[in-house]
Amino acid sequence: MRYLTAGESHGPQLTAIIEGMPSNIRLTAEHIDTELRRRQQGYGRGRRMEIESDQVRIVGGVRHGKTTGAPIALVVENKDWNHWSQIMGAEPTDEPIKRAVTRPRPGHADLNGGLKYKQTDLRNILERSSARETTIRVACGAAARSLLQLFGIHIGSQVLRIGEVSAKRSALSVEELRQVTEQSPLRTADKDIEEAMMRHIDEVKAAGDSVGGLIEVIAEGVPVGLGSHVQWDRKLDGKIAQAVMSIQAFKGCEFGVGFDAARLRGSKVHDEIMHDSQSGFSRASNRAGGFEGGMTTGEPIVVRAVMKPIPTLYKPISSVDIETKQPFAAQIERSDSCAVPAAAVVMENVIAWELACAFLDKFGGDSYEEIERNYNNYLEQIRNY
Ligand code: EPS
Repeated sequence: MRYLTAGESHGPQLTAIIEGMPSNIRLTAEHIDTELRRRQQGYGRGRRMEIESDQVRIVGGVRHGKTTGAPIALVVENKDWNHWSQIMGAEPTDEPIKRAVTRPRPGHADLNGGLKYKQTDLRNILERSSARETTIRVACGAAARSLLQLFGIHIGSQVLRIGEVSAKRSALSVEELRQVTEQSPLRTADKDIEEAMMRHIDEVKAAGDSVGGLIEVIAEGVPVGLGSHVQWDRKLDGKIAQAVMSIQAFKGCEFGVGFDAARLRGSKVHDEIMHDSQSGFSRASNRAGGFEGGMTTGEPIVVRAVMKPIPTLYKPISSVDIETKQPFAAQIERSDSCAVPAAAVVMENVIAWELACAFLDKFGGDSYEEIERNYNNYLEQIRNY
């Protein structure tokens, strides 16, 4: 399965085509919209989220609530387009270009993109590098989730840190975790720390600054043996890391004990193997975060990732105008001061996509029924091993 997206932050719409989704999977706009709504929430978002109320239109590949096996086409309109149609229109124009950007923001794609694509208006870079694009990636991930849910695979997340304020990690099941985090404006399971996190975001914002954080995603119900050790580009933890690192502003990713493995002894890092005739093989712990040898172990997948502070700042930090070559201190642009809770939803959904792809690689078939047969056969093979 694969997908491509197109569309600019202030263009008319975001578009995606998903190719390879099997037939007879229940998929509705309502299901996708639930994920889109989750992504729009969270403390620290800016005024743009007051303009948008993201809703998907399914314009191909789904009939009466079920996939047909044809490519699925998705559209999410940008409401803000009404204010930008002259500036962002596709038609040639003789009018002077309004809101051209010649002042690259440190930490954004602006300067590198301008140099690489030979653009004198950096808007041509920032419009596409904007995290607005995560909207349509979440829509694709939501479609992948419809497939995963049929096989009992569920995904949740928790925010573990906002800047200087860290939360206690919850070990709840995905279902219980979701009940708690869906009520939290920070998407954290640690109620006691919410106030401090919000105060921190307010302080940082008042100082013209921005703040990042740490997010954990957990996937439960994943069978043993997705991904493979036999070839570098079939290792599923590697693919998930790539997907996570491709989210705007994400800077690092770890599984299970992760970076702590650098300091811990082997006996404190690896998971002991057990067996009983009723439930077969199992592990005494899940320090590996659900992966060994690039394959799933059958334990929950636990991935953590770091989001850097959003680089659009009110506080002056130095840059150089690409036209005048003169230094200037950061220009004022509308922005979010913290998008970590929203990014947790994006992370869940890009991981959902990778899991669905790996699931189809392993149990591939053209219809839900064919995949289900393959899956059940495999489960029997595992039981009889
Ligand atoms: C973003 C800047 C802001 C964010 C945007 C990402 O948009 P604007 O420039 O229109 O104020 O709100 O995020 C979204 C629109 C979204 O849907 O998440 C940026 O520069 O990356």
